[in-house]
Amino acid sequence: MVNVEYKFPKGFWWGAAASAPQTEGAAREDGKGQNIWDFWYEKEYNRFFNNVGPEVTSDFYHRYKEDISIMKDLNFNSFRTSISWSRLIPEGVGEINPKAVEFYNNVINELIDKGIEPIINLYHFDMPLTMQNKGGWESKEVIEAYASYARTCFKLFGDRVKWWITFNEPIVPAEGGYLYNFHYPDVVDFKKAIQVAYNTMVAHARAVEEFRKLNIKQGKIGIVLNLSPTYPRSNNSADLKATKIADMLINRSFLDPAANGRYPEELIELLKQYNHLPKFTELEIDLLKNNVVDFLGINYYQPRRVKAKASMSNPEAPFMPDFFFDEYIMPGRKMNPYRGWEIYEKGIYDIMINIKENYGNIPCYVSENGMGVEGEERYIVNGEIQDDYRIEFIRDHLMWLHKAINEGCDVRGYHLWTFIDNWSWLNAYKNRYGLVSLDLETQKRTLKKSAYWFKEVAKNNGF
Ligand code: BGP
Repeated sequence: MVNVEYKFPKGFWWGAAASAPQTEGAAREDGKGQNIWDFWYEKEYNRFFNNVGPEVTSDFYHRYKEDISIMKDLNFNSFRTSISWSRLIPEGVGEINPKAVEFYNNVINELIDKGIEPIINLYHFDMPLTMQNKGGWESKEVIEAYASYARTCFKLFGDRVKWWITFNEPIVPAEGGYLYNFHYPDVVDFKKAIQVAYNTMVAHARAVEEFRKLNIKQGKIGIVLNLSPTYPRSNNSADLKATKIADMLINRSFLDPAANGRYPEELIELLKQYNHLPKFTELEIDLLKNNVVDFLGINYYQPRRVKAKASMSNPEAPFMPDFFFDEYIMPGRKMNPYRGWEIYEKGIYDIMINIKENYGNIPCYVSENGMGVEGEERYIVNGEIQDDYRIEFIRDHLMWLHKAINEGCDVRGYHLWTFIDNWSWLNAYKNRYGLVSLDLETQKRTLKKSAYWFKEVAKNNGF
């Protein structure tokens, strides 16, 4: 008998998350339309680490069987990936690509066949180019195109997929594409960022509405949010105020409408005061109210630490969220230096307690958590990457998660980012996150030490 000190609830999900654009490759094959990443890479390949683009990746498009069989070996009971909108409907609206239907059917069937619950996400940062050319999330027409794409997916795959996700981290394309230059269309415009963020939530609610109209038996629909618990530098009232605003702008702006069906009043007031309220209609407000999620996926990587602004912002510079707060660099914080993110394991517990206390203890699971490390080949011993740091990272987060569950939080699973080293947007293959390492040249898969550890944890439902 293995001694399990941290036992997780029965049926707990063990597995990993991934996304179509980061794993499929085959970007130009079998009729796939271009998405913004294919296009941006074509236009400015130099923006991508070592000039590696989304074309090849770990080739899940051709190697899904091999990968799913490794997942099975690792005792995964669940796996999240996404459907590529531009693969399924190359023009964004209209004709469906039969090759894509075949591919996603194969993946879903293979997962189910291996006893792995598929959790299918509809949007992981990958706007079809045709839709971006119509304005992307700035455009109401694109919202409707997305709703129709979502409906198509529910109809095609809803007989087997029970768990659906509308969006992965909807704040990221708004921030990356409209504030901080790490997603296409690479503009800096706060007003647009706010409109895009809001429109994405409307699109989300439209997908939930479409899903419920179809009345799919046993199906559940949720959203994946990246939540960063926000901590003040001190109890000074200016630090507390700055923290509250940061939390509202960055976490509650998505969490509140998704789980509670409405935006925080104070956020609306704040945006009004600065003349940055997005355009909205009463119909949309009702739509949000009537379409809250069944469950939440929570991605947790890092906390946010905040202090009151030390100096006024340049009034002529573009308006940014940090008009209201400064980042606080806490002395002695633990860092993942490769990604530049703080590691704070207790954050996962604080998030869950917040969900329990302020969001009706809505069912949730950890949909991403993980550690990207550069140059992992230096840890190879006898052909295997000795990633003890990853084991420690996962274990320490799981200990806090366990405590949250013990205190009554309704947490249903833990998914690592990610199964196999994958293509990370502008960072390409710089930081490696996988349980399985990938040799990009040969496509050879090799288990890391953490994979063997994770396999045991999944088997014993704890450690
Ligand atoms: C999340 C995304 C993933 C993944 C991960 C790691 O924000 O959902 O797509 O990439 O972060 O981050 P990165 O790839 O930027 O290192």
